[in-house]
Parts: sequence; structure tokens; C-alpha cells
Amino acid sequence: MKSKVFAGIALLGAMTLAATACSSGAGGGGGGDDTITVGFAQTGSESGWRSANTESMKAAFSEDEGFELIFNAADNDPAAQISAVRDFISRGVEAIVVAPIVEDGWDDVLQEASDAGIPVILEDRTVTASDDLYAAWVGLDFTKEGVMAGEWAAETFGDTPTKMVVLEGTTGSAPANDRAEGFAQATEGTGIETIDSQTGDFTRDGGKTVMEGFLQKYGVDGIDLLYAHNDDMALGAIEAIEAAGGVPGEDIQIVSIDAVKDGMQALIDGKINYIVECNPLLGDLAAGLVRDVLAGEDVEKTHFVEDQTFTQEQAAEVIDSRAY
Ligand code: GYE
Repeated sequence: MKSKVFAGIALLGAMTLAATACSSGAGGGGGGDDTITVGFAQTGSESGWRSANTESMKAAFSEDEGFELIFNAADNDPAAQISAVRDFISRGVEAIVVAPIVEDGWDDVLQEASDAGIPVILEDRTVTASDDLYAAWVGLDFTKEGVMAGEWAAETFGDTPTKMVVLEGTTGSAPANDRAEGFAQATEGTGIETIDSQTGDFTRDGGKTVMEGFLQKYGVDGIDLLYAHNDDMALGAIEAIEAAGGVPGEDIQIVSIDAVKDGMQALIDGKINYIVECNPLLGDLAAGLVRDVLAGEDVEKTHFVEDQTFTQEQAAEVIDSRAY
């Protein structure tokens, strides 16, 4: 079976190749048999988080690490993503990794992968299908992220009547559902009232367009707080608020999730007030799970990666040392 031993051999092979700079040459030549072929169905390229996640996955599933990666990004179209997984099955890959765009609708294709004897590892987002249908999941606790964002809002606004608008992530996605739920839990009984909530699809353009609509409807003065399910939508909203003559971070306070570089910079600049991290560097963990599952090892079904939170001061301290 292909396992850690195998990964070690692949790594040694790569080192030897680098040292001798010759023998099997480029491409699929030497070591081809030993390579683990993996299909990865990514959501798309909607955000800075996603770019960092894709980079992390490509590095972890590289040839040097002993993999041949078939990469697909579905442009956030759930049907296209399921087709990509079916294509991986028909190509006979050894393992499939999916970052599911939405939670629902996975039962059939996961069953097909299982019938074909191809293990599926989920990274990032979760699904509603039975966990018997996949080997493992690695990602973040989105509900907890929502709770942490909500706790900041509850502490900041308390009983003060506060008009909040929400920029939701992709409708039906696990992070949109869970971040909404976590925030609601943490702000229950406070003076925060959701006056509007719409999806901005996790994109900067989406955040900007939806925020423009909110501003037309309520005016800068009619909104006290924006909760954006990711930094990119907050960044789009900042453009909309400035264009409407408002001061983001002051006239309208903003809390968002991800802690990507541009978001952290906006936090330092005082345009965002608080950020909850969502760590996108899941590649090594996902690759480790693929190796272990293919080696027949018993793996835990769920693997949570820890997140932290950032105030403006904390962001300034760490921004230079962060990898994404
Ligand atoms: O927060 C957002 C991205 O699924 C955790 O997807 C991920 C989310 C992330 O587009 O920026």
C-alpha cells in the first residue's frame, strides 16, 4: 500500500533527483508507478482565503511530495463540482479530495465513489451526507467562528439598540449556515437587530454590490454594524461605504472572518474593527489523511484546526509574519 513509507521514498527520490539533476528527467518518467493520483475538486476562486487554500493544497499534493494532482475549480457551481468528482471516479484516481461548495446534494456521488472503492477526504467545508460516505474531513469550526464574531459584537454593543446588516457567504454552504448560527447564538438578548441579510457569495464584488443596495435603502446613518461572513465581502463593502460618503470602521463598524492579508491591513487601517481567523493552510493535513487512508490506517473522522481572533492592535503585531 502507498503510505508514509512511500511518501518517504518519494521524498528521497526527489532529493536524489535534485542532487544528480538527471536520470529520469522531467514529467512522469521515474517513480511514475509510485505516485498517488488524487483528484481535488475545489470550490472556485472566490476569495483571498480560497487562493491561499488552493496554494496550500497544490504544494502539499505536488509531485515532489509523491502525488499526481488532478485539480478542478468549479467556479462555485455545485453541479459542475459534482461532475468533476464523477470525472475523477471514471478516471480511476486513487483518492478524491473535495472542498464542497454547498452542504447538500452529496449522497449519490459519494456513494458512487464508495462503490468504486475510491476514498473521499473532505477539506474546508462539510456536507450533510452521512459520514459513512467519506473517509475523513479536515477544516475549521465555522459555528465557533460565528460565535467569536458575535461575542465581539455583544461586548461592543451590549444593550445599545444597534442596526446590523449581514453579508452572507454562498447560500447553502457550511460556513454561511454555521457562521450565521454561531453569531445569532452569541448575540441573543443584546440590542443588535438584523435589519437586512443577503448573500454576497464570498466575493469582493458581491459584497460591494449588496452593500450598495443596503446603503441605498437605509443610508449610512441607518446602519451601525456590518457582519461579513468573510474579509473579501467586507473589503467590497468598505468601497461601497466610502463611495456613499461614510467612514468604514466608524460610521459603520465591521466584523468579518478569515484574517487574510488584505483584511488584516484594513483592520490595521481602522476600516474593519475585528476579525476572526479562518486558517486556509489545510494542504499538509489533507495530504497526510490521504496517505493514511490509502495505507489502510484508521483515521479520525473529523479534524478541527484552531482559529484565533484579532483586534486592530493584534493585527499590527502579526501581519508581517503571516503566511497568507
Ligand atoms: O471563509 C471564504 C471562502 O469555506 C472557509 O470560503 C471557507 C470560506 C472562506 O470563500 O473566504
